[in-house]
Amino acid sequence: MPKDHGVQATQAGESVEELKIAAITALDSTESGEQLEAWRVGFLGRKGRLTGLLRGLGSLDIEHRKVVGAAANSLRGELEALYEERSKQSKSSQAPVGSIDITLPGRRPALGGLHPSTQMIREITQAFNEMGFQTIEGPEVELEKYNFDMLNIPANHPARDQWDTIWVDSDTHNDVLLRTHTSPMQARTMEANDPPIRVVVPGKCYRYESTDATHEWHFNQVEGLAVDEGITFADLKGTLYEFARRIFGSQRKVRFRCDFFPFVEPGVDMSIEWNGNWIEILGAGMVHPKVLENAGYDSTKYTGFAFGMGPERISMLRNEITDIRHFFSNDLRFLTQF
Ligand code: YSA
Repeated sequence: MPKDHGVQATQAGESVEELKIAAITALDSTESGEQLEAWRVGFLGRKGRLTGLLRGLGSLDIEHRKVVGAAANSLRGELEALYEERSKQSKSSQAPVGSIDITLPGRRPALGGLHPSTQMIREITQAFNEMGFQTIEGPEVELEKYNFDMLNIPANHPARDQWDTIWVDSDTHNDVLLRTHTSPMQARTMEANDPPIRVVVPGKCYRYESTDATHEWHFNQVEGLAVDEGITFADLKGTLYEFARRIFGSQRKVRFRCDFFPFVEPGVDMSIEWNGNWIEILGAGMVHPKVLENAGYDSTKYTGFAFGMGPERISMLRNEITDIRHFFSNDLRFLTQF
């Protein structure tokens, strides 16, 4: 006698276990209501295979009949439950597999947008473009020569401390850094061009400094440079007043104060009045004669002014943003407000 009564063959030659495997395999491959009905008739119907197996029980001896009969009845319950479940699924998914409902209304795809820093940079550069300045860009990985030396900040000059520098490790060079401001583009532009020059230079800067609500270790600046014969401090003030008017409106008060930068003489910073306070937005000044001469210009013939501002700080004022770190934290709840 076989050890496993559940797989014992009936007279018809099919065991309960074989029938179970055949039924489940066939059920899995049904794809329509018609095929499911054919399966029901073929396995559970009056002339179906399970009924045939039960009919064959009479030919077994009493002991085997009890065991195989119990297994066959249990299989019937199992197959009926599977049939019910499959039948429900087939009713709830009446649409043929792979079909598209062309009557559904269209949905607008999610659109991206410009980063708030980019928006501000474009607004600033456009204001200067309309005043005759051309937009150019320069390298973020810069040489010490352009970031400091040509700007009248020699090695060991204490003014270098003002720009905490991130140096780039290199086996062959010890003079490569991430630019700490966009001012090196003053030197590069003058080196490559003759006056007259009117450029604005937006771009990323990096400083080895701790962050707080108004300081990031990476941020943007927009540099400006104008060099020609006869340029005066009045041109600097007039240009920056006009810029402030375009960005902040004609009612906003503007203040210039003396400031020191080694590459200008005289140097100033410009603040705007905001909720009763003066907020500094840029540094500026008349290009230092040494900087003109470092670039090969005749400083007795040419004069110029330059400035450098932080677009994130300006956007903070305009949009009442209280922490500069939001700009680069990539939180869509912040970014999608612009
Ligand atoms: C001055 C005179 C010139 O003739 C030309 C340019 C300049 C500006 C000079 N190169 C400079 O970098 N000055 S600064 O250190 O005071 O930075 C200028 C502006 O950049 C600041 O007013 C501020 O708006 C922004 N900034 C500076 N450090 C920042 C920053 N923004 C965010 N995070 C920081 N850590």
